[in-house]
Amino acid sequence: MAENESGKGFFGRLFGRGPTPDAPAQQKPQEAPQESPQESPQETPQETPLEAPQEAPPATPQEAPPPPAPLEAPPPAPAPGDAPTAGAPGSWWTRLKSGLSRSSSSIGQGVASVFTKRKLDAQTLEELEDVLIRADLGVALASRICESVGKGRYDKTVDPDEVKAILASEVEAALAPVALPLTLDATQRPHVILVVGVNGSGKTTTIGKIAAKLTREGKKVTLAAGDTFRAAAIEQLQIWGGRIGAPVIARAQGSDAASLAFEALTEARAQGADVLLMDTAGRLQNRAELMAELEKIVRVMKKVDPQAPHSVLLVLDATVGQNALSQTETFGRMAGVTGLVMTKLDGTARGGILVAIAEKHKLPVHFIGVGEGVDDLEPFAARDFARAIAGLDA
Ligand SMILES: Nc1nc2c(ncn2[C@@H]2O[C@H](COP(=O)(O)OP(=O)(O)OP(=O)(O)O)[C@@H](O)[C@H]2O)c(=O)[nH]1
Ligand SMILES: [Mg+2]
Repeated sequence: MAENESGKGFFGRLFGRGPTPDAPAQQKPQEAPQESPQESPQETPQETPLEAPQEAPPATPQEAPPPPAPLEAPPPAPAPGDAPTAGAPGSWWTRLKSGLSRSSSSIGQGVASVFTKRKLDAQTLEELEDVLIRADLGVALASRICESVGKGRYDKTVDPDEVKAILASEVEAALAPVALPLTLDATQRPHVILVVGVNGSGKTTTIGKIAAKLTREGKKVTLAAGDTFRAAAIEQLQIWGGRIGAPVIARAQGSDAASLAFEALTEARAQGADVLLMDTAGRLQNRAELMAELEKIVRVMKKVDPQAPHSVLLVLDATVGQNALSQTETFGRMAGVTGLVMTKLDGTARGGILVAIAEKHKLPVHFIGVGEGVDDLEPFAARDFARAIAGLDA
């Protein structure tokens, strides 16, 4: 990955099977709890009561969530090593294409079945629109694509590849404005990245993958095990830390998450870390008390550094489909989400949901994940995604 010249920038893109709207965690790893934590963190982090999580959540905090931090730099040109070399086995492009193959083959088959041995008319366009909506691309984009396909082609036969090319170019246009790298502010030490999302969306794994990238770039990375509710969650992060060689700040299971956030930031700062990646327990966006806890974590960090967290990443599981829209809305409002990571694009035929989210929420998409491996997460690039989902070559 390239870093930009100011030393601030870094990566830019990435993305499987997920939870249903009602049970966002079926595909959770062994340890994953399906339920969110009940306790709420304490109010006064300076005293850092560590052991006992509190019973009742405080009243909904008054402070507004931090505004999304604007990203500073345009996407850096990918380093040669990072550029997806089309077709090379093991390259990101190959993994992306194969990761999005469920989506692209579903769209490809749909398009072929609409246009094979038929001329374009209102009926075929309507069927095409259905195919695109079923891929979760969103109604607005589906109708834009149909409009483009319809132009000058009435009563003519249409090559499905032409339709795919139009689809790719419309998807790329929709995604280009949100395909922004996650930039690090080098003046912030550490630059704090808070990672949030529903149960099982891929938060901890994504932290490990991002930390591995940063470490490879020479950054000094510290991890904070903010999911204090499950021993297995703490362990999971410790395993990642051990693998990467990054220190993990953890407290006993059941410790107060906001207190941990406070301490972790203080400690990471003392250690001179460049980046602090903070994990959080999964929580459903409709659980008000858990969302309030997230606000509290943010508030408490600000006591150490008023600008922290500098980035708040919402990790979305592509397989949840439309529910990802509501997750983005609620987490965005309550936790000041500054950017998105979409995981598990390899596990769904409806990867178009990313486009629908981009169109609706206009939040930067930093990474997508297409597998469980450490290299299955990459900075998000609109063109690559668009061509892969359309089933075209790089
Ligand atoms: N196929 C696929 N699996 C993924 C991807 N990202 C994460 N996973 C898997 O999804 C499961 C859940 O990942 P975690 O990182 O534990 O999710 P989490 O959000 O931390 O879960 P909680 O802490 O319980 O809320 C694990 O089995 C991961 O390996 C991806 O891009 N593709
Ligand atoms: Mg986790």
